[in-house]
Amino acid sequence: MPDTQKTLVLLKPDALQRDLLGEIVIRFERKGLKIVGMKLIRLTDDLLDEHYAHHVDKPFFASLKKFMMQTPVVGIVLEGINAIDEVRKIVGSTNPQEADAGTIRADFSMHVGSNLIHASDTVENAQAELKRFFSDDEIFQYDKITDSYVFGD
Ligand code: IDP
Ligand code: MG
Repeated sequence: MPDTQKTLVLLKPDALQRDLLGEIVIRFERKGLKIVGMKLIRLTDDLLDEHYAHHVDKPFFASLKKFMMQTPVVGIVLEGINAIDEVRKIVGSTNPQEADAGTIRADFSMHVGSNLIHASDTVENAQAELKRFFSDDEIFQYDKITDSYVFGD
């Protein structure tokens, strides 16, 4: 298997409320990304302060945090070739109005405040976010019979 990356995805409360969890997960499965971690997470104020630290001074910060605590979120760890960029490509631009058709955010959402999904955007952030939301024993390594078809020999 060639070098792979792991990346962190969160399915936000709007995805859960709108029954879009399956629609979203199937897109990653069909790409060939391997689900190596998955669980419900109840986000806290402290976790969100850390996770969205880059938005702390924005006017929408408080409402963003409130939104993210409305229900549990689904945390997913995906593994694949160039997974961080590939997942961002499938997710689409932050503002669904600017996202390309065919991406999750363009196809299923309309407003930047409820854009369904979070995905790590850099190697550094992926490392920090995996650690923030998953312990080592919640991230799995396993073979699939399709590995050579998906990842090459
Ligand atoms: P990303 O989720 O595509 O990585 P970031 O810039 O990291 O985008 O923003 C994190 C989240 O903050 C977005 O997904 C969105 O939910 C929220 N957000 C960003 N900009 C706005 C805004 O202008 N209004 C409301 N919410 C916003
Ligand atoms: Mg971001």
